[in-house]
Amino acid sequence: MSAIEQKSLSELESSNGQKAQALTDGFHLVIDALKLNGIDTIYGVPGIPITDLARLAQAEGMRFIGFRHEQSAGNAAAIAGYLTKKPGVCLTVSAPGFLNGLVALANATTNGFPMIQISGSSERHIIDLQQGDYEELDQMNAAKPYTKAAYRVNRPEDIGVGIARAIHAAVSGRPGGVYLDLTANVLGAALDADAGTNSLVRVVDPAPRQIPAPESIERALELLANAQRPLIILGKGAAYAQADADIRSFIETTGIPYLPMSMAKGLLPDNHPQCAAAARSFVLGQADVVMLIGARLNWLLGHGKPPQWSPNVRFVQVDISPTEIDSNRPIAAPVVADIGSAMSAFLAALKPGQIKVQAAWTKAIADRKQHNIERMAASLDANPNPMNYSSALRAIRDTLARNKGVYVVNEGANTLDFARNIIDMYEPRKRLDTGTWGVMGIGMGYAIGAAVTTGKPVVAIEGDSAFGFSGMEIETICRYSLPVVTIVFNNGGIYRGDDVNRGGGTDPSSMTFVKDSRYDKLIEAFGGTGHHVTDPQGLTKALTETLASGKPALINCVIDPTAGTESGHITNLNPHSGISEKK
Ligand code: OXT
Ligand code: ADP
Ligand code: MG
Repeated sequence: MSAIEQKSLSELESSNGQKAQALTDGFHLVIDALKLNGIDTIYGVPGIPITDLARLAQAEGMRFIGFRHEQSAGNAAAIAGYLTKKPGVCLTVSAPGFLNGLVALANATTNGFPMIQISGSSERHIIDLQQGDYEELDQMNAAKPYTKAAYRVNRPEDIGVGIARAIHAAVSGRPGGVYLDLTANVLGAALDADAGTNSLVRVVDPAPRQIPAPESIERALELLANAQRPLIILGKGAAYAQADADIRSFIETTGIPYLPMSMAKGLLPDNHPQCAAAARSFVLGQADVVMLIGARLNWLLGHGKPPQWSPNVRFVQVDISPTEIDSNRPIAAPVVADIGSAMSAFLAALKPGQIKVQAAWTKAIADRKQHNIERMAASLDANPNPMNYSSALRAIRDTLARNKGVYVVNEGANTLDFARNIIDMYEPRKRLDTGTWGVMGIGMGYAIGAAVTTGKPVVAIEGDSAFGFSGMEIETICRYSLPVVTIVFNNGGIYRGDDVNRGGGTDPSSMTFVKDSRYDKLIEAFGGTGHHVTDPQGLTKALTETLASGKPALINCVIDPTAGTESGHITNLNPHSGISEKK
């Protein structure tokens, strides 16, 4: 009997006046526990043993967004968590479905996005003796290394506690991915309804404020006040914190120039006079005191070390995670706190005129910005045929400047690097991209998660390789009629479309795809609108129309196959094989 039928039967029995004990089961308890904690959406792929969980979620008024692959469902849940500060929930079947979702869960952990992957699993006693159950896998232990926490529920009366623990783990401190294993037995087990209700837990304050020590604030302000060339770096932790007004106020009150990391673009509008994004390597190399707000000194910041950085630079680091401090460079002034509390403490402690930024520093940055902006303008204004990245992105940039509330999802290599720099962001948390891992495959999942969570339009700017990782979710976008416009930058390959098979055989190069592919036809198969564009005018028209329609659309945007560079802007990380030189 299905879970839904089981509930109806117990209701029927009691309405007949028979002496039936009111029962519930694991399926209902999971839904009840999620709803009790304000979680109203599940992203997933149904199947044994969670088929009825998905049905029941809908029956009980939750939203279930069904995907074509668990990785995209997980990515949607993760980005929903990032945007809302509530854990996004992804539901997967056992073993392969679980593993498909695990990539997204690990990515959520790496990026600090709160997410819970709930997976059904096979019979414990068979798994533990490795007797070959249907989709047998020791899922909880497989998940552990890639998650912030992993739990298994072995009794239906523990479901409430399991979900409460998962919520606390996902959103407290540095957020991350949590795995919750629900065995088929637990899901199907019956329980007295009252006992079930009493076992549920409504979590209280799962992400408590972490107030900074006053002396840490004073120490940081003193360091900044004595700086000759101070700089603030805003990371996606700052964006996640949703302390937008205080961050802006601190930056504007002190006058310190700031550099946004990719997903922190828009926290202050990119055209803000203090924004130093257009003088990136200059400010990193010259700054003598750098205040990191929700940004790690990882590979994306050259680990804070020379040659990108001055050897003598000193750091203030505002981060919720105490173990992040000194991870790459010594931190002179750590402020361990949540960014909301830290920024209001900074504003309260800041004395008028305490921090003065020297005009020479501001002027030097402005000069470098001007130089880079002019350099970029030259490539933006060129009108090559076929289009290159710059000319296509100029059309998108100008169209999005007229549509400022739009979410921008972005992945690829050249498609990512050019778009990050060319597309200005004007609002916080509107740019969603490959993040800390530089992972391909987030595109459609993030687009769906953003559209479902906010109801706002999304433009996904996708390399043709990147798109392929989650492209089938175009059907999901059409099925739920989401306002997502996907623009595929079609240069016919990974990085470039002109690579050749060095062996000279008939197989194509390892780096290229079918020439002149028509990705726009894909979406037409599912009732969406396809456009094929070859020039900026066509792209502007197609994007303007599709955004206005609010309907699913895909624009196949033809890009010169020779325009890209190997690995985009991170060619330095790609050990050169010297293959073209070897004979
Ligand atoms: O500093 P200077 O003075 O030089 O100036 C800088 C800025 O100040 C300036 N700038 C501006 N000037 C004027 N105006 C404005 N507005 C402006 N803004 C900035 O511009 C310069 C350069 O700025 P930038 O880029 O910020 O600076 P820099 O030094 O490059 O920054 C360093 C980084 C590291 C911070 C930055 O480059 C960055 O964030 N990079 C992220 C890179 C990344 O994550 N890439 C994705 C991974 S690549 C590779 O791994 C790929 N794979 C393998 C694979 C992956 N990833 N995942 C999985 C699951 N499987 C496989 C694959 C398969 S990419 C890929 C597919 C690629 O093919 P596609 O078809 O999808 O894409 P195409 O390449 O388009 O074909
Ligand atoms: P980016 O890639 O943008 O540089 P990272 O993901 O590397 O950003 O760093 C984000 C940092 O922000 C992490 O070290 C994380 O601990 C921190 N963080 C996340 N949320 C908060 C918060 N609410 N308060 C303080 N720090 C936070
Ligand atoms: Mg490409």
